Amino acid sequence: MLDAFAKVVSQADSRGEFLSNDQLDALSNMIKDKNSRLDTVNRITSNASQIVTDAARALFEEQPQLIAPGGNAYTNRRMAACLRDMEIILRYVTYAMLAGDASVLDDRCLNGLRETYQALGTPGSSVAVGVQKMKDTAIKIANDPNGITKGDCSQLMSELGGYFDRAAAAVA
Ligand code: PEB
Repeated sequence: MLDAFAKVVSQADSRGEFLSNDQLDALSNMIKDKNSRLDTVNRITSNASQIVTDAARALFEEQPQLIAPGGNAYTNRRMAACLRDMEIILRYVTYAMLAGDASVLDDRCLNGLRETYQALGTPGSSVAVGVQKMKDTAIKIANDPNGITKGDCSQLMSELGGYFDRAAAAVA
């Protein structure tokens, strides 16, 4: 598992090279934007249950067969597993956001997840839709200009969106 710093170092090391100026600039920009990065993680973490439940509600509205008898989220047990899965994925997205690197998300959450869903008979494409809905709400919450120092967060938001897209693509 790597963060953005360890990753640059290990890549340079495997080539026997010094860090390039571009790499150093990218890392020092990351330190400069550290507060907004932490704010992003904090806002998502403190609104996690809202992000999950809104996304699940919207998913079940669009795909009511999931909660109909025989559906993949029918019965309290499956519904609970579904909400839990969405919460797990969201949690790993916040870890990746904090680290500035997707490897924790890849290694500890997404690796083998598609195969797990295939084995369970859970529709990965529906999980992907749920993840995309979490992305929309999470970005709306994290990017809200109210109650926070104003600044340009477009890059952070596109990074954040990228982690959700990565999770959705891994199971779709
Ligand atoms: C992945 N999900 C389920 C299981 C596992 C995961 C390993 C089987 C064991 C169990 O039930 O606990 N676990 C989960 C995960 C990690 C992990 C992401 C990462 C570290 O360790 N059903 C739907 C929706 C979707 C859903 C489309 C969006 O209709 C999910 C939610 N996951 C779902 C369901 C089950 C499940 C299990 C319903 C139960 C399946 C079943 O037993 O029939």
